[in-house]
Amino acid sequence: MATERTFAMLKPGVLSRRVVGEIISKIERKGFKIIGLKMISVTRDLAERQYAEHKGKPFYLDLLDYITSGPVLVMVLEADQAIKLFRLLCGLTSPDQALPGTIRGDYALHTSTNIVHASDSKESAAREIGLFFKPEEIIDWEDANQKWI
Ligand code: FUP
Repeated sequence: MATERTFAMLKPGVLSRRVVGEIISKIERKGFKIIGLKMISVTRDLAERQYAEHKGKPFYLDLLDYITSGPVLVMVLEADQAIKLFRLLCGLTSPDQALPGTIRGDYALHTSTNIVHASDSKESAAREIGLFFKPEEIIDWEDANQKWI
């Protein structure tokens, strides 16, 4: 199975609701290897680049307002099938379709504040990792327990 990297963002609601530890625990418990992690404020320009595909859609401006409304945690996660598996852990975009047990299913009521972002393809993952991380901010550490994960 191919080892992949994916990009994750814990959106402003995670910090304001004091659930950083809970969300990161779910990510770690699943077995993702965290190889990049930092807290940042997303500038308007960066938000526009992240969500360029949604420009012009009815929710676009509210999305930019939300994502720039407070600090976020951005992460690079590594695992076999990381992109698909992290999206499964996050749950569907709309919290009324995200199953209980998923991050969005357990922590969000509304699509506009669905608490977490997950890359949706290899191309998006590479683009988003490149937007948010410098190469030296990603640590390719050796995991002695890898075979048990
Ligand atoms: P996802 O890949 O699951 O994050 O979904 P999208 O790329 O379709 O949407 C990106 C973000 O736009 C969502 F996380 C929340 C916001 N959004 C809305 O606010 N309303 C919508 O109808 C769709 C998306």
